[in-house]
Amino acid sequence: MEVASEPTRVQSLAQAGLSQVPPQYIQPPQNRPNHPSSSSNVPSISLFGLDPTRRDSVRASIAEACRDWGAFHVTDHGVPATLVRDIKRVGLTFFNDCPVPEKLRYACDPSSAASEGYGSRMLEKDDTVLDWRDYFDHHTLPLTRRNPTRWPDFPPDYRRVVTEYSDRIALLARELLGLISESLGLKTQRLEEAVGGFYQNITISYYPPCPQPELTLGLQAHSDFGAITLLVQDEVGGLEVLKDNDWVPVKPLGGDAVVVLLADQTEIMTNGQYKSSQHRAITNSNRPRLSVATFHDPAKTVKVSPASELISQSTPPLYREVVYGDYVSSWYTKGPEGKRNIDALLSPPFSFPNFALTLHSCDSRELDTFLLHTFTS
Ligand SMILES: O=C(O)CCC(=O)C(=O)O
Repeated sequence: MEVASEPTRVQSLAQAGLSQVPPQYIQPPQNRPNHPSSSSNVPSISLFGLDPTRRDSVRASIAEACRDWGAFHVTDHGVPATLVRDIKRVGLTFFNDCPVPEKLRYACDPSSAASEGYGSRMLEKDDTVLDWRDYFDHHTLPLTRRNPTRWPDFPPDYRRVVTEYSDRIALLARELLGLISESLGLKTQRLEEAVGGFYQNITISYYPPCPQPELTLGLQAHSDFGAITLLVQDEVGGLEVLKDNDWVPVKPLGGDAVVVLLADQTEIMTNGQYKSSQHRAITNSNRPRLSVATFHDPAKTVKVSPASELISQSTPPLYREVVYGDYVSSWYTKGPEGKRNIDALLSPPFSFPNFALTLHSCDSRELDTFLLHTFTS
């Protein structure tokens, strides 16, 4: 178990020149990345600078990507490529050039989930296999949570770049939720209104070279628990998404490309029409890798449920309403284990005690009425 004041940093392990990874980083065989890589690619969608005359075709592409993948690249989306480059540059400079003791000035509180700062382990459980990753988590929105003095000041433009990136990427998240709403026939603001004011965190992940990448994961398989995650990665690559039970590498596109990952609350709000993306990061033995994931979440007090416009007699609600804060607590205490947390919210339509009795004797209209009553009461 780690001692709160002396957390192990993966970068320190890597710099120690180990030839084998310590046992607590070794994944069980079924989770290891020892499979041939799939050759398919996540869809890539240009937003054409949000040109209104292209909106219909962009919306159609987004509908297809959300339905088939839950993950896709967007380009020409309004966040300048220079800013995307800068956020990676400042992150890499901090991790590569700042000595570990200096980084530890920003250490997050290891006893509190999702605390801001420099850290290495994400979950509260002691028995989890550890990720081969260090990270810096920034609390960026709402503005009441944003305090750049808690972020590194090296390189000197670090705080300015993170601030600007936070604002610009939140605008993109809003645009995407608008397009996703429209793609389901909902009014543009529908999903954004259901989420409420964004709680946004920016996590810069640094994956040092690993002596045994075949035994480890940079980040274990999970779906994100919020609404929508926008991720940029460097040219090294290592992000993989699960598609039809195959892990598909997300090849870095460079430029302004941003990976969109639908998260669990979007799966709930869309009543499962769009699924959250299960993803993970693999390591390599040659080069450090960096990614910047920006999470857009509801406030902890927000109640999330399937949008009523998407519920009908033929499409009953698949998920129970959840208070977002409860969902997050469960994620941090139990661990993601793929999508176990969202699976726990699935409505159990066939487990009602009187259902079997009702089913054998009713006609289809009665059955519809029964389902409607059961799922909306
Ligand atoms: O590094 C990556 O590509 C994945 C990062 C990620 O999934 C996360 O921070 O939740």
